[in-house]
Amino acid sequence: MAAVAQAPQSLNFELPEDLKLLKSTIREFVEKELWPAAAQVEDSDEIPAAILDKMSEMGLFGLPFAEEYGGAGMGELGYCVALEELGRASAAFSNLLGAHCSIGAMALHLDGSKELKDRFMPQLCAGDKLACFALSEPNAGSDAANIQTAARRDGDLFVLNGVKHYITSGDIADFASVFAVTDRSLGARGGITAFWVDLNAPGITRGPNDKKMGLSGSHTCELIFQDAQVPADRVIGKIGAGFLTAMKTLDMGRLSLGAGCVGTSQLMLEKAIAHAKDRVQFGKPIARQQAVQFMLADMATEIYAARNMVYNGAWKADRAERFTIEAAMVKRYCSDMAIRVVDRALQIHGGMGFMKETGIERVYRDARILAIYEGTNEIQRMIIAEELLK
Ligand code: COS
Repeated sequence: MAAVAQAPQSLNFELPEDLKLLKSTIREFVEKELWPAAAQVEDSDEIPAAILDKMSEMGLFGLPFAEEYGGAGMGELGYCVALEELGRASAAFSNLLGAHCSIGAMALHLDGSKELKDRFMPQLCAGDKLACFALSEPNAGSDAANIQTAARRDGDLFVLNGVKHYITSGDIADFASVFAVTDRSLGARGGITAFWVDLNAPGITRGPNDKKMGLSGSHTCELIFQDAQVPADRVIGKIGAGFLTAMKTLDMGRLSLGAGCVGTSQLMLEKAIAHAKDRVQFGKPIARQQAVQFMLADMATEIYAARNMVYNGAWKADRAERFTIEAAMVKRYCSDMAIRVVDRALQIHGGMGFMKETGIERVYRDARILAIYEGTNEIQRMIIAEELLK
């Protein structure tokens, strides 16, 4: 008889122990404090200060960042695991964290000088100061290279003029990574520069908070720059390299957005299963109806695919490989998936799903933006195709 072949080296899909611990800690925090606060956040349109303090205490604002700058050193995978769990809470929390970690402070962490990072990252990681990301403008959303905000050099300063809009956390952030044109003739390739801007400096005003379809507790507003002076040593990276910084940062943002989608969808699946087992119609639980079973099966299958995409993308990001195509695929797939999953969860709940008390209608409204922000899903398809055809 032939000898049994040695098992080939297998891939290890298990999370390391520290990330398992992180996951369970955040799950507990969400279940005990964040999910119960959802209705209050929705009604007051504010995150309670005590919860913000707890998030800081837990080190959430520094999760993905290097320990040398005061971060938790959890990398992109650890950050995605955390955001997956936070996706089970009101979207206000993951938006706040996302605006800060995924993109606002991330631009500085990715491309800022050591001096800038030494100076600002510790306070950002501690949650003492909040960051946001200011790229979008009224006439430059998908076409990000077309921004009009201008930065004119004046000795040791840059003078910024222009308007950024739909800036998440723009009302409360202390700092922003701001993208502005320094040489219009060069466009995206050399003409845009990233700045680390103190939003409390003279010449900067914040518009009123936008009235939105959902995402109560997470605010967006305009940031208006009128001869705002930014010291030249606050340039993030090289002058003219800002568009690249923006795109690399958005790769991170798109990946971690997918992680939140997975968590939200998982919660919706669990709620749908519980309801389907409990709700009796035609003399048996609706979970025994094939129409409901097929919805549950599709939800679970898509979540499984999405989670694996996110983890794989994060693994690649942590290896410092370019993951633009993965980030775009994750963002496109996971956001559409979450919208489908919450829609089915609501359908399974029937009329009850439409009522405020289940919290599902809130998740349904909050989910719609997922296919739009951080680059629309049409832009993600363009990026994927562009990468494929290179
Ligand atoms: N990593 C590294 N380099 C990148 C990159 C990335 N993720 N994305 C683009 N680049 C480079 C390109 O390779 C190109 O350089 P080369 O010509 O030297 O190769 C340069 O940056 C310009 O890129 P591109 O030609 O793709 O620019 P476009 O003007 O066509 O715009 C899109 C690209 C549409 C992808 C960009 O404008 C975009 O992401 N738009 C959506 C913006 C968005 O997500 N907004 C959300 C709000 S902010 S939260």
